[in-house]
Amino acid sequence: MDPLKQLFNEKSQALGKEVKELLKEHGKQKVDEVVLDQVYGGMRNITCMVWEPSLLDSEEGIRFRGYSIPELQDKLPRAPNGKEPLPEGLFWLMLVGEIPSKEQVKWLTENWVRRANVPEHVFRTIDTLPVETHPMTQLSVGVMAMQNTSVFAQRYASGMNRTEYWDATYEDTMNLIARLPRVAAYIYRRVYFNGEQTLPDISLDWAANYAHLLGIEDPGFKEYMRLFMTIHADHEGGNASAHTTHLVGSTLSDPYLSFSAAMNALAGPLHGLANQEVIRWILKMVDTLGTTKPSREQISEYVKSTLGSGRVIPGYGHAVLRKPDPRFMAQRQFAEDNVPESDLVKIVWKVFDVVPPILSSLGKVKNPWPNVDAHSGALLMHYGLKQHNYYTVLFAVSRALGVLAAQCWARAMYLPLERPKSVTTAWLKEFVAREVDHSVAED
Ligand code: CMX
Repeated sequence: MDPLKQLFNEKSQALGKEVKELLKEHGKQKVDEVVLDQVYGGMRNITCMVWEPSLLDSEEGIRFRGYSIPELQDKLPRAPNGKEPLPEGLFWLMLVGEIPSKEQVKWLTENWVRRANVPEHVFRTIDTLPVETHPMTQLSVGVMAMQNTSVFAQRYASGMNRTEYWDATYEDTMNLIARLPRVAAYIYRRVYFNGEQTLPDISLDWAANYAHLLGIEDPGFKEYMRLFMTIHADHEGGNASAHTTHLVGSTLSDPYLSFSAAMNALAGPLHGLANQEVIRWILKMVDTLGTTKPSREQISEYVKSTLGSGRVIPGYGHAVLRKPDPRFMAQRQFAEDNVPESDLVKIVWKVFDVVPPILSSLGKVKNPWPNVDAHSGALLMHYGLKQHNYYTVLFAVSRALGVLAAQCWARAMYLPLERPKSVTTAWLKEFVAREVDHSVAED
């Protein structure tokens, strides 16, 4: 058994025992209450699922196994001469809860290199799609095309014992993460470079090799990809892509089916597609205002016109966060250190000054601050990745790290089929009427 799998087995067996005890002693302990607003309001803030890799605090932002993004930047192994964490290290941390050593991360990079071969039929399947098909759709199809290689599906079909589910899921997780940069880069080169592909460089780490496969060799871009792949990897379990992975996986669909479904959720404009929408919105603003150096007053007018036409300001707001997203702040810091002179980056910073007070003045927006998607486009443009339709694919490749680590845990913990209760409005009206009658009678 490989060292990471061995460690995961030990950790998950131990936690499994603890959870059994916890449930035996406190299984009926109330952890939350639900009000009518939440039933109609997208189930915000209802504590009702377990997700080991990360936890989101509305004020503080994301913590991966207890570590904030600045702490990860300090503690996780980096590439030689690099400043940003290697995403391999984050995956290790999310999976087993320990900061890995440099050697362990090196082992993981090499292991993924060995698993990275993508069956030829996957590329041919993608090739059947019209080239103008959105890259996220192509990615989802590409992941589905790999499903015939699922270790979980094959072993399940041969009668696998449930005690081995976690093992087969681990194998699929490692294979899928290893292959994703190749599939994702294939789509990029197919759509925007007439299908001229770049060969992998097996001497590079996972994120840098992805940058290389895209065809962008700037060392600054490789560093940004390491940061990008780290900060987009996970955001606890309730967001749409994570929750989709969990929901679909809870039927014992394998990681390929679950992750492909999650990509269809990430492709929505209120979720991962927002990074594409942000840069489009900024470029439209530059075009409309006729300047690459708009003033705060000009940006303010543009924001108001967007709102006035019944659209959201992309990259702003969040279902859970109530402060500027630390993933935005990490990218802002990266931009300050590396590309402070970019006009687009400067616009992103001015938008950050202008938008929050305007959104707050509407009186309904719960979080007026920027989220992760508000900054990435300006940095990607700087490094020459100018094909906006592709931006969400980068998010997708990163998101695999968190949601698939979580699926390994779901299998190890035997988390059951997810099946919440739904009711009709008629049912709720009767329920409310009964409750009101009851409280009047008590008074
Ligand atoms: N611009 C304009 N209006 C906004 C807004 C924004 N950026 N963010 C929220 N609002 C509005 C909502 O549309 C809602 O209006 P109605 O009551 O008229 O329907 C109201 O404010 C209350 O919404 P909320 O409770 O503050 O926010 P939600 O939890 O419902 O939605 C989110 C969260 C992210 C969908 C929303 O803020 C949004 O649409 N933002 C823009 C899209 C975006 O950046 N998405 C990316 C999120 C991060 C990610 O997943 O990648």
